[in-house]
Amino acid sequence: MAIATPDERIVRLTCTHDCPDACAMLVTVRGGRAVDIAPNPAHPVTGRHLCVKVDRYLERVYSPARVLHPLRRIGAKGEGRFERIAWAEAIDGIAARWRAVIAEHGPAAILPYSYLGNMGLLTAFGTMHALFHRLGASRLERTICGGQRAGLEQLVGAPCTDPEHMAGARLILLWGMDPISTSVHTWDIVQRARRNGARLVVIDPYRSRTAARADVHLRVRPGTDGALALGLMHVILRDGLEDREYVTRHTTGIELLREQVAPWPPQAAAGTTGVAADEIVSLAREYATTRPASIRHGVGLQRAAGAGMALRAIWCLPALTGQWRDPAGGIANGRTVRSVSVDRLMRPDWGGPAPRTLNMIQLGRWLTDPELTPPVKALFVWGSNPAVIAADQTRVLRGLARENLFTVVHEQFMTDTARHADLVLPAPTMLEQEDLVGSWGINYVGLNPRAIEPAGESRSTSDVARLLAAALGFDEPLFRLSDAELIALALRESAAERAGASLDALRAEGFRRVGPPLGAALHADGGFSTSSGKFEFASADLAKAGLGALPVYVSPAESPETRADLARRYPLRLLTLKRHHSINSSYGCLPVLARAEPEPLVEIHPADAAARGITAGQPVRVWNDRGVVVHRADVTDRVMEGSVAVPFGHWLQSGASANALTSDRLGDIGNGPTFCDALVEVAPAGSPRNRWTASEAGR
Ligand SMILES: Nc1nc2c(c(=O)[nH]1)N[C@H]1C(S)=C(S)[C@@H](COP(=O)(O)OP(=O)(O)OC[C@H]3O[C@@H](n4cnc5c(=O)[nH]c(N)nc54)[C@H](O)[C@@H]3O)O[C@H]1N2
Ligand SMILES: Nc1nc2c(c(=O)[nH]1)N[C@H]1C(S)=C(S)[C@@H](COP(=O)(O)OP(=O)(O)OC[C@H]3O[C@@H](n4cnc5c(=O)[nH]c(N)nc54)[C@H](O)[C@@H]3O)O[C@H]1N2
Ligand code: SF4
Ligand SMILES: [Mo]
Repeated sequence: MAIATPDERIVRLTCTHDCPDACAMLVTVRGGRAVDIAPNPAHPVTGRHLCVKVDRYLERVYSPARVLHPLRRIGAKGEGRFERIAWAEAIDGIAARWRAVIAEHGPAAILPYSYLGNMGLLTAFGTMHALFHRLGASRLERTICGGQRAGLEQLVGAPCTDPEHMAGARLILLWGMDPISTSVHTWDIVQRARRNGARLVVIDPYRSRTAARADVHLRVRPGTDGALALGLMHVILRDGLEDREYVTRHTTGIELLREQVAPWPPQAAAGTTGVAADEIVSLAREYATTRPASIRHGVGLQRAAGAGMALRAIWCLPALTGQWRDPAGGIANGRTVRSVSVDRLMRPDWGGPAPRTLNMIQLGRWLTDPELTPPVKALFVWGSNPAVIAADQTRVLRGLARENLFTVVHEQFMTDTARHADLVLPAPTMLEQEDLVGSWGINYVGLNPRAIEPAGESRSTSDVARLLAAALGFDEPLFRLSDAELIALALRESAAERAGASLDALRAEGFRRVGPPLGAALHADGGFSTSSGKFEFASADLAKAGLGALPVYVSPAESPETRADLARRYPLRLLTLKRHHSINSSYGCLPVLARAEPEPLVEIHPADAAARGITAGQPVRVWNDRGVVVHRADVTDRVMEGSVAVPFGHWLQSGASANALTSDRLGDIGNGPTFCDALVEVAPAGSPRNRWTASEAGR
């Protein structure tokens, strides 16, 4: 912390948003008030800029919309009428209600619900989890983001190279990722490579900001990436472009793989994916013959029923072509969130065997299923906005509206979820709380001191955990540790500390790199974390898990090819896309999003619009058996013919949103979501032919 003037300080922070970039920032605090937020140019990935959201983060900190005091509901659920109460009353009220729920239904009737609104250790991976484990509450399966990847990683390990290495690649494949919007510092790295002559291929059904700037944009039908990867391998093997030496020395199962890709000649892959056969052939040749070639796949790729197997097929590509020989080749990804000992804070071992585990994607189901025993009677939400972000919004809202559900929401803002709460507890922003911050995209950790005092009466997640533990009579010493002690506990002898991220180093420098040394080609000589240590095209571990040894194409659950019956009523494929000016729903009430996108718009292809008599700007309804969304139409060929894009991240004040249309079906591996695997129909709003009714929806 450098002292600038007597009443001015510059505080080093790391951004806690759920973004792979984990930027290092310099916050200027004058007279106790944050007056400027800027990038920390000492950070090699952050460099000279933050992003369109966090440039305006002080609007968030000082927003008049902040929740500043504990609030108790006085209106109907969702109506948004609350009265101010004291913290002590709120905490005693929660403890009393939970005791009553436990007495009647047992602790499994309590469900914690959290995600990564703040990725800091103490907020996302802290003692609040220990509290629920100690209680014996139901556990939440948190696979809503990259669940497929995490599931696959558990089975076969996740080979990856540092994303900073991508700067040295000659060819980059961004596969289902839109970094100009979602990870702008990854885009910086891509740009560095391109200045040195690299070519960029983007594989995406939608002409995203990133796809629009690519050398080649391959428009794959949503959820068919697995077929594309199998088609690429078919061409590589057919044309003898594999790296025979690498394959022989560092992989197993090549002959089985050869058989597996035999049914995927370019014509077949083209038929399934919608990508032209000649484009498949040229990408296969370019990928196999350009060294080094880097693949970075996004979370956008993991939105369909077969996404786990699609990843599995994609992960075979660099092993087949020996791209791992070079540090810049292979698959780029970084991750440090678990480089500290989070389990010492979360204590998954407490409370005996997990009573039951409920998946967060399916919250609507768990809140409304009359058969669920015990029912969910108490919900505690922090760092998440399930009314907007969970699948099957119609059911989520029906569940949150239940009068016999006791809901507590710890939040910065009166989100759609908070409006449904019985009690709302005020939460600080990242400037107002001490924390240790990892990343899921790059290999750095940062230490955040408290830059300014918490707004109003807001209290951090670990503080709330301490208060609740005391009210419930839990006397474990863990609940008496201060934030600084908790951070020290998680760091002690952890991988991060061994890599140089000691408390002293973090205090002095703000952040530390904790990954393997830059410049190392980690898999040049194999060294994969599989049972054999080789890359296994055929994996016994996957076969044992019932998934089959080899990569296989798993089609979308809802597509005209797989569900002809459904497609007769709902012929269009749905994409639900993140906003450039928000992070998930976190900017739903802030001017950053409202200025850029005053209202959500449905994007529909000109041919599909014409066929339905839809003109630009006209209100349209988008619907399927699960729900209906009414927004105005943006007629554009950014979407492929046959698909529509509904924006994800706006709040309900604009009406039901993207997740009213999504299914809570889980994907093939790792129980990930299927947010872009749904069929819908679109019509001018109010057109009698297509008026959606509850009975039509079977509800
Ligand atoms: N501005 C902004 N930044 C964010 C976020 C945000 O909401 N807004 N959210 C943060 C979070 S939580 C995450 S997980 C990351 C995600 O960031 P990314 O990894 O970039 O993922 P998405 O933005 O979800 O999707 C990227 C692209 O995938 C495409 N896509 C959808 N379905 C398919 C498919 O089946 N196949 C292929 N090949 N492509 C497909 C979409 O059209 C989209 O253009 O971004 C983080 N950063
Ligand atoms: N249809 C569709 N659905 C999706 C996606 C999609 O692409 N399409 N993306 C999915 C993905 S990848 C993700 S990661 C999830 C994201 O789901 P969430 O993690 O729920 O994301 P947000 O909507 O950003 O909500 C986070 C909330 O945390 C609050 N918050 C921030 N900091 C703090 C803090 O320190 N303490 C507390 N108590 N609260 C805090 C914010 O104000 C915000 O309201 O959504 C998923 N849902
Ligand atoms: S949201 Fe992402 S890009 Fe923006 S400042 Fe935070 S980490 Fe950096
Ligand atoms: Mo995410």
